[in-house]
Amino acid sequence: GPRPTGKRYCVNSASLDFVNEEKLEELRLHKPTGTLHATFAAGCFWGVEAAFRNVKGVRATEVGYTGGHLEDPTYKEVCNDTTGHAEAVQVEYDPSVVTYGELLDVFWKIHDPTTLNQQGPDLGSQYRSVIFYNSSEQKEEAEASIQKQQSLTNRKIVTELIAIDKFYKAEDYHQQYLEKRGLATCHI
Ligand code: MHO
Repeated sequence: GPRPTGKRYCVNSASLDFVNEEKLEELRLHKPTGTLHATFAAGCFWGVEAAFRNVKGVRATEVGYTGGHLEDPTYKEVCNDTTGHAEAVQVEYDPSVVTYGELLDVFWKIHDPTTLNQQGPDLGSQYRSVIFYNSSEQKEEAEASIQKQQSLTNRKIVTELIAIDKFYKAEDYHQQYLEKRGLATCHI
């Protein structure tokens, strides 16, 4: 078998697709077509990221800070509650597999949108509930979704709806934090 494992596999040629060298290079240079982004803040980004990574059609995720004013903030600075940033997750998804509406369903399911600047034990504006829209379509759909959620509860939904601005990727150790530790979630 080929290096480095030396293992041999039996492959059904009917499952293979021939791609010539030129085309292969093209595929390497381009991201898959039809990739969209969705951005959510719903408390500690460790658990929010873990939840979205479990969704079929989600191609990649990144945790970071957005919605504030300080350029390129550190986690420590965000924890001072003075940068205005929220802990957020940027979700890269394939809209032919998962819809924005389905991602919104996940968003509502994993947090309490009625607690202002708080999720469970985590306090501060970095833990606020926000839908950062990436397009006017997302804005419209999120607006309707917020209204629907409000119709289901007597408590006030405090989720903000804001246009996505600069998203600052968080420190490496925060990326896939729970996954790296064999934990599934820190959300209830
Ligand atoms: N409750 C967690 C929150 C971490 S998070 C990345 C802690 O205090 O460590 O905000």
